[in-house]
Amino acid sequence: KDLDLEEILNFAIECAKTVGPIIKDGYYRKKNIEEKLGPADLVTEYDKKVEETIVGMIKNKYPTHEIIGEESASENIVLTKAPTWVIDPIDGTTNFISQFPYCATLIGFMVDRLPVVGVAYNPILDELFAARKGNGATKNGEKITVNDTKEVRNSLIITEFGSSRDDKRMDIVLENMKSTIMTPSRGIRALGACGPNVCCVASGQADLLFETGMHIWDICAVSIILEEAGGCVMNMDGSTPLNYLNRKYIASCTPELAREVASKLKPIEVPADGVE
Ligand code: LIP
Repeated sequence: KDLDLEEILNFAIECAKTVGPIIKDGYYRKKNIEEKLGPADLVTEYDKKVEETIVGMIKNKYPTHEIIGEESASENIVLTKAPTWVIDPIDGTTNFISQFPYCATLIGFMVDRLPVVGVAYNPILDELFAARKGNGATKNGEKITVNDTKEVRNSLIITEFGSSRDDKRMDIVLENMKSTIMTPSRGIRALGACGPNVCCVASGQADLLFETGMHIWDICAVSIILEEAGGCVMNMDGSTPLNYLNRKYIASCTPELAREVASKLKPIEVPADGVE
């Protein structure tokens, strides 16, 4: 039967609003911090609690749907064409731990391996970004649109150091930052969380984000929000369609700007998260 995307979006918003108070409560408390892949890749009991809550709500309402969640995903993700929920319970866990207010619950919904519904909710700033395919994107209910920037020299670029501290990889990260700032661009920013970063591009506060090492849960929800705001997503070499498991991500206000940035970037080799 046909999926009711309006109902699915409303339910995704309900899930995000349900966990908002858990994140807000935890934000001001001392947390149990565990390392995942390294000292800059962290998880707290709140990430787990939020994911469990959302997964429970989805299983109850849509028992046949697939679910991919950051804290419960297997090492080798298989993304099928089936209806699939993709969840980052707290995107920006390090921000959450440091009380730096850019952390958001990201809930995406994919069909045929493409996101069709996305919600990004930052309960600290009380900002809710939402979109469904063909219906535009909103921030707290108001329509948002991307900038029309087509050249790096007129752009504000967002990129991150990421969570790896590998020496060789960091050299390329820094080189890529240098080649974009020296184009020149107007500046480089980083909020420390992919979801809030892409929402800046979607709402015209910045022009493009690039980052290697993102996972499907970092990019799924916000990619449909960006597309519905008029922007586009690409692989880091400028090719399309974006492979959601390849971890090489550009989110841009225009394809022209994305291609110019892509032409300046040196690839960073990271293992894919799985197969499509
Ligand atoms: C974070 C990303 C961010 C990246 C961090 C981390 P998490 O996600 O949103 O862009 O630079 O290393 O991966 O782990 O806080 O959900």
